[in-house]
Amino acid sequence: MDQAIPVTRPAPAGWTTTTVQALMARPLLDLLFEAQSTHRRHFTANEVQLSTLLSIKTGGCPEDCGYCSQSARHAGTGVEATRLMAPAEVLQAARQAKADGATRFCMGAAWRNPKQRDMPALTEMVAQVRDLGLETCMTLGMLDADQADALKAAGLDYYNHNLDTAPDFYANVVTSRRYQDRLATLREVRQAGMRVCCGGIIGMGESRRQRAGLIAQLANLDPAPESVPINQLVPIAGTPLADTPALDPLELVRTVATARICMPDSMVRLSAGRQEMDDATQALCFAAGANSIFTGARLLTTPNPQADRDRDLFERLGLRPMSVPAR
Ligand code: SAM
Ligand code: DTB
Ligand code: SF4
Repeated sequence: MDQAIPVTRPAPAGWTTTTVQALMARPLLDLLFEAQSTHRRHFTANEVQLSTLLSIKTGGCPEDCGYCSQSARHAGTGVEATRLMAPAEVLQAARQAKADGATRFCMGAAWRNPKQRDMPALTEMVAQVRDLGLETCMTLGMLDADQADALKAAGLDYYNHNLDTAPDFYANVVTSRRYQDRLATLREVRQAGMRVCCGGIIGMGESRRQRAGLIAQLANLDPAPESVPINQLVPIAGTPLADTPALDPLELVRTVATARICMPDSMVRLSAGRQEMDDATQALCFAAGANSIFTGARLLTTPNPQADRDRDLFERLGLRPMSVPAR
């Protein structure tokens, strides 16, 4: 009986890796029960927010992120570098995403950071997509204060910038940019008044303690990110992480549940990796409090479940798409 009683939690800013790890290690059904109870106190049950991704500038990236198909340092991933798309083309893709039921449109670029010469096109894209009535999100790498202000002024609702993993595993994955650099960009995004989308990747060979370390970092951001993408590594041939052994799906479920409990007001997005996941694993992730997904046949460079598979899954689970929040 006592196991069904929620654990006493420290104040939002007080998570440590050890307290998060203890939560993550609870019997799975206790963890799921608490995560779903937390979810129902903060969100409408059975509703899932739909976001669609578009790669507005693909490949040729100078960074060395070990998981990424788009790094110029990993020869042989088969990804060809493109130029930044024209705003009109982006708008067309956003219209399609809206027609397919997405309420948020996320535009991603394979950059270390945007160049000044790109800013006029980027701000035009934001303004036009927003005019369609979609929420706007961009992920462009590191931002300085002026760039963050310009994107906010154009109407950007969210900026995605991930911490990716725990500080003590980070150097195994990325060396061209420091953890501190990521935190600095997140501060600029907040300072400019935008909402923060920040999460990470699991299944890169990190330990459970390191997954807990990532959640502690995210939950201790003050305030916590409004949106928390949990990506499962999509192993890509030609990258240093291509042969990483697959993660136990129940570790993904534990990570999602822990994120939900530690960040009760945040949207927790079951992000990359759904194509490789079976339906029962996805169902457990929703039970664990995931309430956002990417829809559309592609993520940035890798496949995502087709619309009919997601429609079928939603029907079988009794899930409904969330409507766009009022501005
Ligand atoms: N270049 C920008 C940056 O890294 O800040 C934005 C685009 S980047 C592709 C966005 C995020 O996608 C990364 O931070 C990482 O968390 C996720 N990602 C990239 N490749 C992935 C993969 N193979 N599997 C899972 N997640 C991945
Ligand atoms: C995030 O956390 N996941 C998305 C989004 N932010 C930009 C990207 C997933 C990329 C998966 C690998 C690919 O398609 O290249
Ligand atoms: Fe570049 Fe982003 Fe890929 Fe890293 S994750 S290599 S910064 S596109």
